[in-house]
Amino acid sequence: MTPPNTAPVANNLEAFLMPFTANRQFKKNPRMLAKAKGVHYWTPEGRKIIDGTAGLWCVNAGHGREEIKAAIAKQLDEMDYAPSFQMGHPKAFELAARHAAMLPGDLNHAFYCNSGSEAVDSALKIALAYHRANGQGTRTRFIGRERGYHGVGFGGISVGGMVNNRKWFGAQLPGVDHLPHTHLAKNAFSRGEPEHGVELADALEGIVGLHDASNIAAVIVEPCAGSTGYLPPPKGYLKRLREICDKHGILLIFDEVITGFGRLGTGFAADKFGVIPDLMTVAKGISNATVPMGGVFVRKTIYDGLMQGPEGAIDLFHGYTYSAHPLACAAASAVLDIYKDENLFERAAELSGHWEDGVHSLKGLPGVLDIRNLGLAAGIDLAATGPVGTRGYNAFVKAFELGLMVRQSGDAIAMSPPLIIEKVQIDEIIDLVGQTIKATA
Ligand code: PXG
Repeated sequence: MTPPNTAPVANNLEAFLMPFTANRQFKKNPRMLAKAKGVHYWTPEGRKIIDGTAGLWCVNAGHGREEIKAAIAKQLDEMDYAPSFQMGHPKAFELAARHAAMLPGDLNHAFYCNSGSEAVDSALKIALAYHRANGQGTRTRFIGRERGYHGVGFGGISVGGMVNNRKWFGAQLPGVDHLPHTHLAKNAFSRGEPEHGVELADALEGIVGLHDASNIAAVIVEPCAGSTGYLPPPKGYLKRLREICDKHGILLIFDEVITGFGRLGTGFAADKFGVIPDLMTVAKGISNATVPMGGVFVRKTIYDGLMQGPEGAIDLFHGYTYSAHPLACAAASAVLDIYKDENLFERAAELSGHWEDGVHSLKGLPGVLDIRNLGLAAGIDLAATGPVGTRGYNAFVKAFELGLMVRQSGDAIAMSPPLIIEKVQIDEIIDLVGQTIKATA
């Protein structure tokens, strides 16, 4: 029998079911990327695009980093793959110790997976397993937040709060409630953390009153909501959530898939806000997006709490074939060196003032309803020009035509450039966003 012909065919876009994409629209008029270096992408035709979004909020140290490439190549040479179930490889342990050393407070143990979605589902499961191991097996309910994004696993969409990501997929996790979102009109054009909204955290008391704390496992929030158009937390909000969780023995999970690894000018949002969660989910910047990787960082109390059975018993019945994949560990370790050697978190903090002034200079352009920023990221709400999402999509396409990559969420656009960005490149991004807004009003 002759083998089927699977040779590559140029320009046949049909077979790939693209994620979160209008497939037919895209395939008629594709936006392709062929090359990336530093803070730029290039299209196959050679058009240069400035990366205003660090890929998808993930290429924090910029594209094409030779040090990461070398570390991955070396690892591939030495050992391509090793299982992590009942055996291990040195780089996994080394990486966990390095992460533990850079994390705030007693967040000092790491579980690894391959994406933010897996990190979220893993964190929810670790919370359940922890409670059960500690004689509190009735604590099974989760509390998320409206407008939250926690990836696309069934756990993640259940606690998430973005309607399109939920409504198509029928029954989700039972026993989930949502806190109200924190996007208040009276906070429009806030610089950094908005003034109003700390009291929105008190809704947690209401949910506890309804179900009783003895039935609630954990609260999960993004410290700064990303995908919904970038919503920094109101002043004091995360501290208030922490206090209420402490009062009721509820675990607090920060989903730091976007905020982790420097986006806010600190290692983690937990550092920025001085609030230590019990569990933290990460991905994206952990490996600078070179090899897929995610993780759950947990406090010592959570780790110790899982070690309750006999010494020979498995502590956590959860894991992935690729948990702590050697290539991901090698990449993540090289990324940590870059973050440290180039002081990229401090650099993000230093640049954030220039960034803030830049994005807020767009106030007053046609249809700009709100501008928000924190660290090296920002969200801009644009007035609708048609059905919801039309203006946002038009802005995204226009920006790409002008040579800039932005993200779109409904009629909002979000930006989060690589942390290696230069001031003049920030100015260029702001100029291009301004042109985009005017052209799509
Ligand atoms: N949690 C948060 C807070 C995220 O932002 C995930 C979990 C899921 O990660 P994975 O690796 O499974 O995709 C994310 C992902 C956007 C955008 O345009 C944001 C994400 C992914 C794709 C697009 O805002 N965030």
